[in-house]
Amino acid sequence: MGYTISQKIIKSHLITGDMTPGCEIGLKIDRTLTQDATGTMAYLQFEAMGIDRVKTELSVAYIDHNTLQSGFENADDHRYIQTVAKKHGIFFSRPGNGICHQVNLERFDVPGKTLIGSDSHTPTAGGLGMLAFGAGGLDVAVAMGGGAYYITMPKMLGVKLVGSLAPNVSAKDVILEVLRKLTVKGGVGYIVEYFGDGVKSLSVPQRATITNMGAELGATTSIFPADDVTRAFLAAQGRENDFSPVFPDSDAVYDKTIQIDLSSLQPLAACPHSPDNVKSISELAGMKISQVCVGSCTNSSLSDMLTVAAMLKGKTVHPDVSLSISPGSKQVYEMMARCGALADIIAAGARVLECACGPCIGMGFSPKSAGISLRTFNRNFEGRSGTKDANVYLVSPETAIASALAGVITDPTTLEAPTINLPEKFIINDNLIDAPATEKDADGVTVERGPNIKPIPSGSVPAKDLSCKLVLKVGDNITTDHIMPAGAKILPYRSNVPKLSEFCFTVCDPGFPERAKATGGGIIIGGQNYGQGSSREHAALVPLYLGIKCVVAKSFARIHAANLINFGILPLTFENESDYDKFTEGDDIMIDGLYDAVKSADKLTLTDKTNGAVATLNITLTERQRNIILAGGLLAYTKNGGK
Ligand code: MIC
Ligand code: SF4
Repeated sequence: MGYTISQKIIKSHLITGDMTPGCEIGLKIDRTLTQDATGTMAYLQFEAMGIDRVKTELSVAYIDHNTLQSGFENADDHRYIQTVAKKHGIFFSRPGNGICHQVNLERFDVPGKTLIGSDSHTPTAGGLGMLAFGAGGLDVAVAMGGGAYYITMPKMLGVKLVGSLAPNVSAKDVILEVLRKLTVKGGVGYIVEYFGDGVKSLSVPQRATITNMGAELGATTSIFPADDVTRAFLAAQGRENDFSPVFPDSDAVYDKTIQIDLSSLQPLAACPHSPDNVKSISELAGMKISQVCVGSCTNSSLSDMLTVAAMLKGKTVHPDVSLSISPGSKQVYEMMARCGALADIIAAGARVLECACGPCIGMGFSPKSAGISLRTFNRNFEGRSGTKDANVYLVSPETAIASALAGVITDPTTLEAPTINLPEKFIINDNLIDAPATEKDADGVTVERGPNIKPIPSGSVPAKDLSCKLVLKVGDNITTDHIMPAGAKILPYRSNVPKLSEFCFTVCDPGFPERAKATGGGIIIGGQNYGQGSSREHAALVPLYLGIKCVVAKSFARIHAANLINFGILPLTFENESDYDKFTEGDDIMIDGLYDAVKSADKLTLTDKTNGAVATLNITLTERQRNIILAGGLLAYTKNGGK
């Protein structure tokens, strides 16, 4: 039986474990990336490990999320990351150089290699045939120190692409169609691999749009083959030497396959408040809008920007619409400027922002009250835009601009498609990527820490018996944006857990932080897919700080479950999902024999002392994960010599 692309890359990077789906495997990681909103934690943890220099073949630290700098906090974090990177052998992408995933695609991603990044959209690199995973900062710190990256061996989900896209139908519509078919839980436990004749009709940036939003499927990662299209992209980036072909074997077996006929796709939108709430644009056409945003790591490539410019050329943005454009990287921005596309965008009345995450993570450009905002981004969770009652629709750049001009949602296939000529060579100027100090000079580099950088809370060994409050009960599909919201007011405190704790879960329940403090923490009960979305480990660290010992849910999202374990919070699932209904927030809870159960049992009993209800819970941890929890978290485990 032949291998899929991912199975081949896993096989060549396997350090421990066997490749049977469901088993834990440890992978050698070739490259890492961090961004600034998760990076400070990753580097504080790397420093705590006491390793002088990164052991990866390449590690890059980006500044792209916290660039609003409305106080000293972010600038201090940037300086910390810049100096810590310089000292420990990490390349530093300065603010202004662009969004991590876009820059990594242009300059650093390599087919056939492995990458982890402290950001859930790291699988963007799969567009180039790289096996790339989003991970918690601590996992990235361990990988930088030469340690393996552990995942559960995924199953393979093949997406067969046939045909080619019609004019003004976009890569975004492909992934929205996959989300419509599979939902935000459909990718859980799978790597999504794209194959079939339709693949060759898609450019690398188009493929990257698709693998980027594989994160929204809950998939472990997504990947495309590396073919002649990949080679041409790398050659245009002056990196043809990085190319090697990556294909599945002809007899590769997928556990599940779906087919998408690109030729029959129509423009789509993900409606509020979930990326899988997909409808066709023709159904939504005519709806009045007040804002349009183009950019983010999913749709900010040069081809996206040239499409936008061509559609805007000679026209004016509708008077009731505010249009923002954030190019994905300095390379994209400079090339738009030099070819005149930027001038067409400015002349049409767009508000051009710096090349960074910007509105995607609520850093400015929040919509008006109850406003309808069309965004080319990848997440439309409630409140993420910064306006709680805004309605965000995720669309392609083509739909975004057709609508920005008309003032109402407009099907771009009713307009003439622009002709885009991509350059044979991109402008290559890595002057905003600083090389680290040599080993010899590293001693002389002083790491600068501003006052906003507070110590990281550490986990504790599980209690023999746990007796506490059920401090919070939430429903299905809770995102890490619910647990630890971001946005302009909160992101500046990513290095300051005590301050962040004031915002924990406030989207769902403004009283939660105070209540958790008053009760000394306790347990949280959640529904399906608890912790989907971002990789931010703050969604584990802050509950840890507030005294949360266990989270009991119907099911967990992969990265969040790993983050909970890394910080010594026990993730447990209901044996019978209907037991979820037996428990009420505020009840007194008891778990007898907790410590011993973590050591060796597969089940334990949750007792509600208030109403007498009981439920059996599953402990689905590997030996290694049990030892991490028993040590009080991954940092303590690693320091004690655990691998
Ligand atoms: C996001 O898109 O939610 C983020 C901000 O990029 C996060 C990381 C973070 O919270 O810092 C992600 O996707 O992992
Ligand atoms: Fe940045 Fe948005 Fe991409 Fe997250 S999803 S990395 S916030 S652009």
